[in-house]
Amino acid sequence: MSKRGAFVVIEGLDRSGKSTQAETLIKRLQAADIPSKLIKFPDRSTPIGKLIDSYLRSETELDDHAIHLLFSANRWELASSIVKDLEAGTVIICDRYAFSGIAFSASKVAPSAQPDAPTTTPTGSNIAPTHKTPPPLLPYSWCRSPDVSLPAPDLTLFLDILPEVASQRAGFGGERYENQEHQERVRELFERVAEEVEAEGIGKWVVLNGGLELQEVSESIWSEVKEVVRQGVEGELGNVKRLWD
Ligand code: T5A
Ligand code: NA
Repeated sequence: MSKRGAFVVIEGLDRSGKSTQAETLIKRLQAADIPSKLIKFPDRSTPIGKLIDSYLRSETELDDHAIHLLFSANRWELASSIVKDLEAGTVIICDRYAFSGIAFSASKVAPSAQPDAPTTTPTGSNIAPTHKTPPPLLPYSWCRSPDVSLPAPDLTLFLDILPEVASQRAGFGGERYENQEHQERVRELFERVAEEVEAEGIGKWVVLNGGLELQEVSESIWSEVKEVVRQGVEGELGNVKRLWD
């Protein structure tokens, strides 16, 4: 079996510590002389990434379908270079990937669909809040489809954190989607994504407690990454797989 680099994705809610951990991890790989590269999505530096950045800062409005496709296109821009690097033996650390794409888009609901708002009957009497999840704006399967055939990660590390803990961290609330209600729906959607990843055998999905001290999180990440890097070096990973194929 041919040797190659491992493809590692770090996922989680906003402010769960992904970028902090990705930076620590890449330094550790480089200190160990393991060829490695850090990438992140959205990659805000490309022309498509600039449109995404402007949308996230609420400087522009875009149709929900259109922005979803742009997030996916932003990944496709790098897809062939990811495969090339992996085949050349480079470990790829990727800060968010297609799983964020599905979880964040499929959790969108119409702004008027407030789950807990009391509704009023035509006669004027109030109906008690139903606590029912409002219907999604974009169907789950539709959200998944543009990412079909992207290179599949060998390992996904999901930094799990409660939305109320994440919302206390620096910088929360500055961008679109950074509100607790949306993050709670995103967390549920990630659970569905994780089940599908496991059912379809798309690499390994590991849930780590992102609420722990920085160093504790780094150590649990390192023990998972060390093993998948070894598998790549020893030719145990096989060819790069494709998402949802
Ligand atoms: N999105 C993304 C989509 O809708 N579709 C897609 O396809 C994709 C790819 C921007 C938004 O885009 C959405 C999801 C997002 O809403 P982004 O650019 O990745 O995505 O967002 P960023 O703002 O860069 O990052 P996050 O908000 O997700 O934060 P991180 O990277 O998870 O957290 P980090 O490392 O910056 O840490 C946040 C703060 O917490 C502290 C850090 O020091 C920092 O202050 N911290 C900790 N504090 C205590 N204990 C720990 N263990 C800590 N770890 C970090
Ligand atoms: Na980040």
